[in-house]
Amino acid sequence: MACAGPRGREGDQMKLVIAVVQDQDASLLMDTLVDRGFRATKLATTGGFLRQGNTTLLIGVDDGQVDAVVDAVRSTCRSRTQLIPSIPEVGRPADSYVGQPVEVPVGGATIFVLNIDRFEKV
Ligand code: 2BA
Repeated sequence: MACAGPRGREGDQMKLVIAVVQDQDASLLMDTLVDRGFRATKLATTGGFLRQGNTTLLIGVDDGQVDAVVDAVRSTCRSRTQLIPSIPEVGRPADSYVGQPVEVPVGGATIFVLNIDRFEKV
């Protein structure tokens, strides 16, 4: 059975692609999306783990365009490592602790694809 919902060109169901990317990649990704005819909204966000700034893009598209958006993200966002201070083990005195920084991999991007129940421009 066909699912009900907003439909764009060619009757496709609309999707919202949410992409959390690193700040360094955001500008090129926005340029690439706009060059390829997509509309996007850029939000300044903060990662819960590193507590550092990142960028979240909201991209509303027809279902059939999701793969093209994911391709644009894949081709512009790269993986990097971030050094963070390690945390002393539980029970170990904090003042005698000389922690080695730990490398954390970040990105390329974290992508969510959601169904859009309703889409209106007023
Ligand atoms: P952060 O939460 O600051 O996470 C940065 C990186 O730290 C993550 O990279 C991951 O490699 C690592 N990390 C996160 N939580 C961890 C944990 N509990 N233990 C060990 N390492 C951990 P990415 O996975 O590439 O995520 C980059 C950013 O994407 C995240 O920044 C967050 O803002 C967002 N994100 C990732 N997964 C998400 C999810 N399931 N829901 C919402 N946002 C998410």
